[in-house]
Amino acid sequence: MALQCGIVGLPNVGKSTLFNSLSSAKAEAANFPFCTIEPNVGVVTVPDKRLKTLEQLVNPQRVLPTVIEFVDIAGLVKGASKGEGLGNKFLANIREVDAIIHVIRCFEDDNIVHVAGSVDPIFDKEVIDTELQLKDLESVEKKILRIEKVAKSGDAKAKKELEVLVRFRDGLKSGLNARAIEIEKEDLEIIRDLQLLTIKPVLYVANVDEGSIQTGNKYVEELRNKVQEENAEVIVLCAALESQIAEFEDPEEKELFLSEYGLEESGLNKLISAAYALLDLITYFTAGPQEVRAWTIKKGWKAPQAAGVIHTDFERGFIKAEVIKLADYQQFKTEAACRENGKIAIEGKEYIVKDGDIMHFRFNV
Ligand SMILES: Nc1nc2c(ncn2[C@@H]2O[C@H](COP(=O)(O)OP(=O)(O)O)[C@@H](O)[C@H]2O)c(=O)[nH]1
Ligand SMILES: [Mg+2]
Repeated sequence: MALQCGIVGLPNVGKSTLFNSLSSAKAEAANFPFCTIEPNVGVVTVPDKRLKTLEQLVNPQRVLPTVIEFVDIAGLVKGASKGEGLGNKFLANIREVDAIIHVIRCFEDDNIVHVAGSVDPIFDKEVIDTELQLKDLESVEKKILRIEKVAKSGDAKAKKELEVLVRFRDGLKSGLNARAIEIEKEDLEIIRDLQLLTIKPVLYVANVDEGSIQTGNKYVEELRNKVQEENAEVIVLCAALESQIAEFEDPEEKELFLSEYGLEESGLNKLISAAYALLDLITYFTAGPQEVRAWTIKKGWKAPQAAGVIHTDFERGFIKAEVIKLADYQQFKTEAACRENGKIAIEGKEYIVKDGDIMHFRFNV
C-alpha cells in the first residue's frame, strides 16, 4: 500500500532537484528493490531505526523497509486552473496523490530566475494555493448547481448538503484552503466525491541556501508565520545540498559530511518521516529468520485489516495475532524468551495495532 506524496510548487523552486535526490538516495537497507517507477514517480524507503534493532536481534536473511512514493508534479503556474501551462493535466496529477509537499523557494541566487521576479515565499504560496482553490471552487459550484433545485423543493438531505457546500464555496472564495474550513466529521461524506485538492494534507518545504539550513532565514520565518493558521509543518532543507548528501554510499562518510553542516540527519530523511506522519501512517513489523519487514498501515486499524496488508487471505481467515512489543524483544532477545516470560500477547479481531508492534498472524483459509 504505497501512498503517494505529490511535490508541487512554482517553477524553479527546486522540486526536481529534491525529487532527484530522493530517487538517487542510496536505500538504507540492503536488497531493497529501489526504483523510479516512471520518470516522475519514485519509490522511497522510510528510514526506521527500529529495523536495525530488529535485524541485530533476529539476524534475518533480508530486511525490507516500508516505502512511500513521491511524484514530481511540474507545471503549476498562475492560470493553471484555467488550463495555462498544461494546467489541467497537472491538477489531475495532484488529485491522485494522498498528500501534498509544497516546495517554496527561500534561497537567493541571482543565476536562477524567479518566475515572479523576486524571492517571496508568501506570494509564491498564494499563487499555488489560489490555483488549487479555483479548481476546488469549480468542483463545489458544479455540485451546488446539481442539487440546488432538489434542495429548494424541500428535500432535507439536499438542503443539508447545500448548506455544507455553500460554506465551502464561500470559504474557498475568500481564499481559504478546504482543509482550513470547519466541518463536522459526519459531513465529510458530502464533499468526499469532489476529491478536493486543498483538503489533502500538506507540508511545506522551505528550500534554503546552504548557510541557512540550521538557522533558517527571514523567508523561512515569514513562511512559518503564514502557515501557522493551517497548523502545517515546515521542513527546512537545501535541495542542492541534499543531492550531494544522497550520493554517499558509505554511511560513515555520509555522517561525517552531515556533521560538517551541523546536521544529525539528512533533510530528505526528515522529509520522508514527516510525510509518513502527515499521511497518518504507522508501522508494524514482522520478524523471522527469513525476513524482518516493516509494514505500513493507517493509524487506528484493527488487527485483521493490518494483516490484510501482507495478504488478503490473512485478513479473510484471520484467527488471532500474537503481539510482541519491541522493548520486550530487546530485553529478552528472542521470541522464545518473550514467550516464556509472558511477553507475547494474544489479540483478537478488535485489537488496534500500535506503531512498532511486532506481529505474528494466525489465519485459516
Ligand atoms: N542555489 C540553489 N539552487 C538550487 C537549489 N535547489 C535547486 N536549485 C537550482 O534551481 C534551478 C531549478 O531547480 P529545479 O529543481 O529544476 O526546479 P523545479 O522547476 O522546481 O523542478 C536549478 O538550476 C537548480 O540547480 C538550492 O537549494 N540552492
Ligand atoms: Mg522540475
